[in-house]
Amino acid sequence: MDKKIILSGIKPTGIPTLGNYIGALRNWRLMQQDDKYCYYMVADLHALTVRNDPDELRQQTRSMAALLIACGIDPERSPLFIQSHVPAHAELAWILNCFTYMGELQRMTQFKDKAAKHADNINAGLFTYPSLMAADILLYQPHYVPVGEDQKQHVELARNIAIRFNNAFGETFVVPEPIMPKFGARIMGLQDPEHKMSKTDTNPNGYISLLDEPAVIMKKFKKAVTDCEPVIAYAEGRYGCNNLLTVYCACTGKTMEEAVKDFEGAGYGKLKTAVAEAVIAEIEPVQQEYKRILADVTYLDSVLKNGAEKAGETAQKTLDLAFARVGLR
Ligand code: AQP
Repeated sequence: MDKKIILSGIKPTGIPTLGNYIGALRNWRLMQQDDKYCYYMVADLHALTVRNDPDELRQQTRSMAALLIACGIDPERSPLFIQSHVPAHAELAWILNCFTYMGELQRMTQFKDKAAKHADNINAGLFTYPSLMAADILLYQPHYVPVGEDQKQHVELARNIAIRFNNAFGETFVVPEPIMPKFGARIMGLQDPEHKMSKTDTNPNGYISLLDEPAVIMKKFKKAVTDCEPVIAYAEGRYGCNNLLTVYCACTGKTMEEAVKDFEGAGYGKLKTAVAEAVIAEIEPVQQEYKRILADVTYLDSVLKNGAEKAGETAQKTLDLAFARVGLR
């Protein structure tokens, strides 16, 4: 049986949020089936687009790897690796930069958002981030890339780059498709539900970190911004309420109709408590597993070494082909 190839990654810019978990990580676990072969990556090169502390980056990269295993990534089955351990990423990124138009990069929503947030450091890496991400993806010839909604635009750009390269030099890259979860492709901030939940939000009450204690999770949900409508419903413009209901569905497996029914005649207090309990039930086991894995230094080192070897083998084959196609070898 020809397996479908999957590739996805996450930046070690902090502890993943509930948004990262529902939008991406949880689905990474579910993708690991017999008809698929998955590569998962901690994208440390991408973390350099904002000023970073070297020790903190090293620590967050390991911590992220441990968390991915705790979330259910099985490294025996799916190579788990650190992006910078596979040099082919940076090498292919240069070639793909030459196949990416300035206009395309200028249209990227994330570039515009991050440039506004870090106006004192709008560096070229932030601008060309999507061509490195295209290299991250195309090196593994994946059919699917599971992402949250905010990254869909980048995967679409990777598709365009692949098609452009293939048209110029002959079939080289598989053209991948983004896949997003049914519920929670865009989990919103708890304090500003019109913007996505982000792990680098300066207000910690805006996000649920995967390592927040249960009492903290409860407190943050209780403070979540909702609205003054008396009835709990999923409706246009009710950002805070919609977000809580979406998280509830994602963590309980209920449909939106069932969720709304659960809160018929109830107030926001009941909704917030129920959402917090569902989230705690989902992430408490992850937290326990995380502590165990992070403490096992030898195990984590060997997982990352093996992951980089396996990923590196595949990546090198694609890089060699791309080099040959453009006339570098
Ligand atoms: N709020 C979200 N809802 C659903 N999915 C989300 N993702 C991120 N935020 C949400 C998905 O998580 C995966 C990993 O994201 P990333 O860390 O590589 O980059 P990001 O999208 O920039 O995430 P953050 O949390 O906002 O990081 P910072 O604050 O460093 O920029 C991706 O699949 C993403 O779609």
